[in-house]
Amino acid sequence: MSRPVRARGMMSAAYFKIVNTSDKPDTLYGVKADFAEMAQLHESFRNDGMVGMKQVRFVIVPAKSSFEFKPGGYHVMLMNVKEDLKVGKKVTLRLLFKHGGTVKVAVPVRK
Ligand SMILES: [Cu+2]
Repeated sequence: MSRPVRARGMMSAAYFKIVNTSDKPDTLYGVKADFAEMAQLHESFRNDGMVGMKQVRFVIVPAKSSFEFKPGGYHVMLMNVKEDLKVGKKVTLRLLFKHGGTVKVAVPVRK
């Protein structure tokens, strides 16, 4: 899912689950979104009661396993969104994998 955005230029976050059915691990090293100026892989953290987030360069999905992007954890940060993301709409992200190549995911916009 992706967070709704009421106006252009705002930020949003996207969450989804990656399933690796292969018997080899794969590395997600980037993400692209046509509807945002920049998309980054982010990790949320909690440190001494402080919450924040930081960019991560890659995420490893183990063989025959899955990796979930979820609120409070890993997410795709979408910067300077170019269009209104209304609840109920679907947006497409392209995930760049070292072995799997480019994989498209459609995520619904949800609150
Ligand atoms: Cu973030």
